[in-house]
Amino acid sequence: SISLAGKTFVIMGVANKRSIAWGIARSLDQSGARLIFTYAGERFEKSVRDLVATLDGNHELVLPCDVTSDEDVAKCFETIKEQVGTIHGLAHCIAFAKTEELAGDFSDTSRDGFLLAQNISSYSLTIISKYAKPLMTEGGSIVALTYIGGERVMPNYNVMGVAKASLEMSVRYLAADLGKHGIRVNAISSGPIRTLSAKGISDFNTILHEIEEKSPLRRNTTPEEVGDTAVFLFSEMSRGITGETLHVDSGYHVL
Ligand code: 0WD
Repeated sequence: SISLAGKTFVIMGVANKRSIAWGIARSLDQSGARLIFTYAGERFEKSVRDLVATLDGNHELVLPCDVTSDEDVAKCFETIKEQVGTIHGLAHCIAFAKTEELAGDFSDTSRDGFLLAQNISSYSLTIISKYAKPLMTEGGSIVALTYIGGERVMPNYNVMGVAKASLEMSVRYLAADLGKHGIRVNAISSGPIRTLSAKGISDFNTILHEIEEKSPLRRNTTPEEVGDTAVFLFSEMSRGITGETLHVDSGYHVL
């Protein structure tokens, strides 16, 4: 396995133990990395702190960061700078859309709902990269989570599919921009995983079942698989890769 001992990573988007961000946290913890966690709002603080306490490493920094607030993002990275200094990578595992827009006709999407999904699920990567960049003094690796619904039309994914397309293009523009500073930016396109966010998507069970029946590997993706891929993208093993969307989806995307 890959060692990331002596390196520090920021993990954004742990809501509970089912979160994909938590799969990434566990893999990074096993690699010996030092971790910093950010959570969306007060209601997540205790659950995130309780989870972090179950990890092997001693990861003390758990900070609020609502990505819809420029001030919150600035404050969060200021605190990280003061307390830790240099970071080596960041996992963006954040998305949101209104439940009513993850079903029915895409043409019914409201302006508010469209902008909200873009704001939290896509623009957030850009502002986070802006504030993370000065802390990546030894180079860095930024990883965002996406879904195949950003490449092709998937049932009910609707407004979130458009947000993921925008997120994936942001990954490419950020990669082009930050490469000169030794910072790589990539996306992991995960197969569907049953999480809190996934609860909002209608017919999620049907989607899981289809992957089991039709994907090349004939099984669903696990948070551990995404976590291990994130460790690869955070390590020197992937030093030649940037601007990429790597599918960790049992091969479903080839169909
Ligand atoms: O099938 C899936 N679950 C897939 C998820 C397949 C492919 C990709 N993804 C993506 C999601 O779109 C997201 O980008 O993975 C990422 C993580 O999602 P998750 O692990 O499925 O979901 P969850 O455990 O709910 O974590 C998402 C978290 C939020 O939880 P809530 O329940 O509050 O939505 O995103 C965070 C929050 O922790 N979040 C925010 N963080 C900061 N500021 C904000 C915000 N304003 N809003 C949501």
